[in-house]
Amino acid sequence: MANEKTYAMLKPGVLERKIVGEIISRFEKKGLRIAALKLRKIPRELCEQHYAEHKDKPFFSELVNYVTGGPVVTMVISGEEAISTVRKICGATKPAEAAPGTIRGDYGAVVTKNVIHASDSPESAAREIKLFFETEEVIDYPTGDETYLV
Ligand code: IDP
Ligand code: MG
Repeated sequence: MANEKTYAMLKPGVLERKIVGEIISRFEKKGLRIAALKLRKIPRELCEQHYAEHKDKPFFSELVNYVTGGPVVTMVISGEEAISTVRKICGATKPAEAAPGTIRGDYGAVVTKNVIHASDSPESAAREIKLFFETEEVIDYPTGDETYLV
């Protein structure tokens, strides 16, 4: 077991549909903790850097257009095995393949608009947290987890 931090981002449709609270509460209920949280419109260049691994894919410009087309919620989520746990809570990339009970399985319909991004590895998490947050914006604080989770 390892305490980890991961980066997650609610895509613009979540703001339009007013389901920010519903989505974030899934992480809180699991025992994970919000370590940083911001609502913002991200510049195109930052979005392209974030998704750099996909720059040669046919869907790249559609994805960047979508994610920069409205506000997003950027977050750092921390907790035990946070990187893999958050990915599991999000579900498979394609909403049609995402299991019911996962965020993408419950709220997604189309792959570009698949509700949420989450880091896929420790290396991605470190890179993405650094891209979106200053060190002092990521906050450690006690939650009393040990009284009911550990
Ligand atoms: P992930 O978000 O589950 O890590 P990635 O393969 O890293 O999935 O792709 C990044 C994002 O690009 C996805 O969340 C999705 O919105 C979009 N995407 C991935 N594959 C496709 C595709 O085949 N067509 C259109 N969009 C895609
Ligand atoms: Mg990915």
